[in-house]
Amino acid sequence: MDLYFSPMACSIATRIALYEAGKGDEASFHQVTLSTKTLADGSDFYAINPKGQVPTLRLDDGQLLTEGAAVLQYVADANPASRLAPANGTMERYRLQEWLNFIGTELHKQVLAVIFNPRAPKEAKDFARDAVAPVKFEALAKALEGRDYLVGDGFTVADAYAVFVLTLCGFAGIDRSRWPELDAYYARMSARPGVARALKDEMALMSRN
Ligand SMILES: N[C@@H](CCC(=O)N[C@@H](CS)C(=O)NCC(=O)O)C(=O)O
Repeated sequence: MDLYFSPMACSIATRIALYEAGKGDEASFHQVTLSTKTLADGSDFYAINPKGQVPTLRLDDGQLLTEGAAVLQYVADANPASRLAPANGTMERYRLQEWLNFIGTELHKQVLAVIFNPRAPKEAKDFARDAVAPVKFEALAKALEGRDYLVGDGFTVADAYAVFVLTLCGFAGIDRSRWPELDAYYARMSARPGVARALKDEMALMSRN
């Protein structure tokens, strides 16, 4: 499996899933510079994924899979022993998809993607940070009251995606500590060896950029 990623982008959730599944050393990681849509050798990333986005996964049979929610569930289902997703067809699986969608469309795209978009006007960034983020992160915090994980009683790929948005809060001017549940959840998640390794690996790549 080949993962096209950018350091500390949403593709880190897939790296976390691979590490949590014990597949970190089997997968190949290809760094994409999103500002130029190029790979490390200067080649055109659009030639691989016309969407120009990460995560992009090249499966062992050569097929390409894109969209974080699909990529994460693929990694989970390819490694069933790691229990990174509830079984297909169960209510818990729909809960997982509910969270992947909420994190992807609300927290990631409506908040973080706007704040980090260099071309977004300041008004849009302020609105995302000051008006949208509080409501959306409050919903996440409420859901975590009395729970250790977003879905069921174990770590899933929804938690991996949540780690991405909660990590990026710190760089987006969103004060996570106003939601103690989120702070405590983040501390628990980032203490997991797979999560800690992914964060460390990608932070190291960031500092080299
Ligand atoms: N719809 C995609 C969005 C992924 C996405 O926004 N990736 C960002 C990095 S966090 C990206 O590649 N941005 C570059 C771009 O959109 O051109 C998904 O859910 O995976």
